[in-house]
Amino acid sequence: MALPSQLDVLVIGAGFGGLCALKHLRDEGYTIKVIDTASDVGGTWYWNRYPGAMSDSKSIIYRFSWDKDDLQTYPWSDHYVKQKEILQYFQHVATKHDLYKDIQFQTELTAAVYNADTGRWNVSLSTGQTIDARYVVTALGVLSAPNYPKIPGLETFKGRAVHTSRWPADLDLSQMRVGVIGNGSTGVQVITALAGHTKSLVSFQRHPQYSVPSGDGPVSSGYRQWANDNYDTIFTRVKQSYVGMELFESNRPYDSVPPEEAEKIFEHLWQQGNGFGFYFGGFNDIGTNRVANEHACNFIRSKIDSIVQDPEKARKLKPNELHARRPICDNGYYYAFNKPGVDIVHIGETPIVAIRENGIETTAGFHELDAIVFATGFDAVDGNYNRIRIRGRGGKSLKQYWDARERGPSAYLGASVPEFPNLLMIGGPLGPFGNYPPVVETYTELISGLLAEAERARRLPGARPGSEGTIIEATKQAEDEWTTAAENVIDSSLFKEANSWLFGNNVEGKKRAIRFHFGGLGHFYNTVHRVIDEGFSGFQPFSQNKSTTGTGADVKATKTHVEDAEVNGISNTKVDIVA
Ligand code: NA7
Repeated sequence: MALPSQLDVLVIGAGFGGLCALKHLRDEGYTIKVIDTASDVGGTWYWNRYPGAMSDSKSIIYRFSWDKDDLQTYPWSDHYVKQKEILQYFQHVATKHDLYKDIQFQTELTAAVYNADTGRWNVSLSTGQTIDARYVVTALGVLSAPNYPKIPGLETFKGRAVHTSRWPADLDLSQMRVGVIGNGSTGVQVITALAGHTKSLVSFQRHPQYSVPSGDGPVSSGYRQWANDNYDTIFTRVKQSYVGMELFESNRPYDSVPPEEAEKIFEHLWQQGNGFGFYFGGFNDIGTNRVANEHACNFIRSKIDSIVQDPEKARKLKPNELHARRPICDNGYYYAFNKPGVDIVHIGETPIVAIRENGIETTAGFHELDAIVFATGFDAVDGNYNRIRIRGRGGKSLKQYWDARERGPSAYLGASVPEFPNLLMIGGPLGPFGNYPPVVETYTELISGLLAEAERARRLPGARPGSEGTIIEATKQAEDEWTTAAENVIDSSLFKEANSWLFGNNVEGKKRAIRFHFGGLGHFYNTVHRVIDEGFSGFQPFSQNKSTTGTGADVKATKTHVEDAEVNGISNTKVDIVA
């Protein structure tokens, strides 16, 4: 597919966000194309092919809500979807909705420069092509730039060294001595899947994790029928919930029940499964009440003691800190350490000195290895943006803009940055934290509404290209207020006491600042709809004389209005977005 040199919309990324934007904006009549560095759709799920890769959002809601037919008929067998199935789902959606014809793969955005005279973006691609697009929508995903730790001697290792997000199809670890560095959500999954299937396995763990069982298993036909009968209610509930995962979220404060009752509640949640279910399903204040948090920690510590047979391994696996990181779940993580040949090194106690050509040396000794798996996470959120040169007003890069900002990277609603007009982010810094499909659907509604409004304003009599009132740009005040709101949420939370990718400080040299607005998906959804209803409050005002404002659902009405206006001789601007 040759990309046209002029577009209404260029979307970067063919994961959940990119496909959702493509489907809806194309239906609304825009000329739109998507590029992706991968060779197929899937985003995160294209890249993360490591053994055990699975979503911990339930299968029932890890999909688009707008294809009602798919909701009824698309097959899913377990409570959680595995990487291969998710990729197949993406391919199915792209084929069914004829999206492939508008996606160019193996193509990277190398630079995007805003032209204030035209209000458009000049985009350069790795293929050598250049594109002039009015709007650039970045659907980069929050976790796509791999983080390789800076460990001395890393480059000297002569065995296989792989990052979990770049898993080679031909990799057979069955006869190898394997070391895994990292035990976040990914590390826990890969360790659980590999244990017992390699010659030996050593987990090099810097901080132990609180993990609970996933509760995965086949779904019954009755459950499927219930989901099919209730999908509208389910998605309405999901979009009004905190994490968007169709898990019960409790309103009960921890102090409202005696400790023995709380213990029974934790046991019930443990049996039921899911890290978020455990964190939010029993009480509403595990993340804010230190006593409640400590009880949850003790509960999981006692589970580790009861599962792990070797007391020294159990000791290493038990965290001492608060449970204040992304909740995770597993399909037998702690049990994995009872398998022969599976060991753990607590590099928080005995740090890695260096990687040598045949293994890893810690202060406690040397581990000979044939392969090292880096489950060391991502340069998350802004890390994806910092890799590409995006220059807004006055040639300032996004990185320069964010670096100069005391309070860290930001975007109003996680979508729009002052000085970067007509650049719309899906899941930019300070976006919501939650199940991604409903998150991206909400972003798509926002973007669709903003584009409709900008197109209307741009066609008003006397409007000049790129002039105020015709472009989409968050105000600095809105950006600051949104940042303050995000900071306030985290200030009242225990999460601020832990270091993790949620704050950016999993990567050496990165500024510690909150990367998400933890107000919850319901808050985000309602805020976006309020912003739309208010005529896009927080954005530079659009020129008026409008007959209509609203979401993309109204764009066709807007176009009709413009066409009517033309017929009446009010404007002679050609409506170039009508397909
Ligand atoms: P995470 O959650 O960032 O976990 C990365 C892991 O790698 C974590 O255990 C880190 O230890 C460890 N790490 C990172 N750098 C080092 C160095 N230099 N030395 C030793 N260990 C290191 O990434 P994941 O991929 O697991 O999960 C990211 C998200 O993807 C997840 O939350 C899901 O939403 C999907 P640390 O704990 O920092 O001491």
